Amino acid sequence: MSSINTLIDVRNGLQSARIYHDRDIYEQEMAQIFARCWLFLTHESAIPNPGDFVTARMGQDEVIVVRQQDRGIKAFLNVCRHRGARLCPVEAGNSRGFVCNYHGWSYGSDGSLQSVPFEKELYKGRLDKATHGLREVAKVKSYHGFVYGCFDAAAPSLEDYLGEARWYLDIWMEASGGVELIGPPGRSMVHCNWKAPSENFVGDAYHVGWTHAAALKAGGGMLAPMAGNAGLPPEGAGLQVATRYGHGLGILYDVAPGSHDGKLAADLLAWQAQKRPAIEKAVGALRARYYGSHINGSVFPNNTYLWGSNLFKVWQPHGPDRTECFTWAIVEKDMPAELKQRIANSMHRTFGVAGYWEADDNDNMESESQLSRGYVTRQGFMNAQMGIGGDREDPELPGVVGESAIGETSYRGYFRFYQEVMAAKDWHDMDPNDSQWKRQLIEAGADPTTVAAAA
Ligand code: UNU
Ligand code: FES
Ligand code: FE
Repeated sequence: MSSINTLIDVRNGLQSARIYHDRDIYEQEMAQIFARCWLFLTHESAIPNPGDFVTARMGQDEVIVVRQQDRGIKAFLNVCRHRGARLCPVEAGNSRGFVCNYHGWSYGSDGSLQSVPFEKELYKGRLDKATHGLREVAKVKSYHGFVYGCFDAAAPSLEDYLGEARWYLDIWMEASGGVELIGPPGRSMVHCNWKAPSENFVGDAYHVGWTHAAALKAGGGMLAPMAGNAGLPPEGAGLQVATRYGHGLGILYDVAPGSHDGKLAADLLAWQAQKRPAIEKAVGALRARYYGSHINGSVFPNNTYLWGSNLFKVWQPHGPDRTECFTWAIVEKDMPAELKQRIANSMHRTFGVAGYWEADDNDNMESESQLSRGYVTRQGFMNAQMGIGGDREDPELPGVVGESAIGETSYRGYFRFYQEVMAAKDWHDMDPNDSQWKRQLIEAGADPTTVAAAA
């Protein structure tokens, strides 16, 4: 198999087409990324009471996420310890425990194996129930209500993993007064590699005016001036950011009800105007401006959001060219119930299973992934060089920031870490204080002639 260092060229902003279809690389991703990184599971608001549970995916592993009696949250493989049948067949509910459909082994909400049919008669005291509880996810942690799980006990804490990205996430997750997700999530299968949408949301404001031209014209909304590439956001109209561990985001200032239209967009503007002064007081003018801005981003590896279009997604791999998309609406906790519902309806109309923005994107995600299988095509590279050489540190802003509103800084940050985590033996190999990663991004493309030649 090709070494990861020949697949990602950080200096020149290139990614091999092989990473979008290759089965061996995919298997390596399951081991190196999905078994080691923090993965989004659910929101606390979906499981408020003891016994509440949802099922979720962590790569190709399926898990049950359960609110415990002590109000903590645990997650377990949704797999019976007897013959491996699926334990919980439904997406959500409240229960004292789980009974396997195959032979009837039953488990408590804490994962312990509680009873086995005819245990005395058939196992004759030889089954050690204490060691046959459900396999537990090593770490489960909530960040402002967003619950993530991690299979690797040696991983950094969720707070450290999110790192500098928190400075930006906190604006909408905390300073807004708190947000919640409206579920159950929409679910759909896309015939693409899981990285195609994850990388798109990490840093692609470039495609919006073109891919979504018809949607922007039909729907209106504050992003509409970009329709058909009729207008480019002026210099200073936005910000691109890459942070440690592959996270990244892009901000388009002051266009927060991005994909919503008509009366809802107007009502949201009024809602924000009324809340902004308090947020400004709490976090200062610079960060308060992000509250009314459109923010796209991904938490590495596969968790995506559009604050301002109110969507929150995970892209769960089912194979190199099959990805299951889960879509929730993000709303502010203090919004009236009726406004929350209108936002959720509008979000699903645009970015849901059959959303008219979503369909635009899926076409690109699928063609980029499927075509990468071509024998000759796979020998080529994807180009994420826009703005390379212009990335820098900023005294006021955490992370590495790009030179303009539209560019591919966050793609480069995403794939720089992708390369690091794919090559790393374990988490000790990935120094949390490593200032190396910023230098690598900033120095990339220092020599424009090399970059052009590499492409
Ligand atoms: O879909 C996106 N990645 C996006 C949408 C980015 C910026 C604005 C709107
Ligand atoms: Fe970007 Fe073709 S123009 S993929
Ligand atoms: Fe899009």
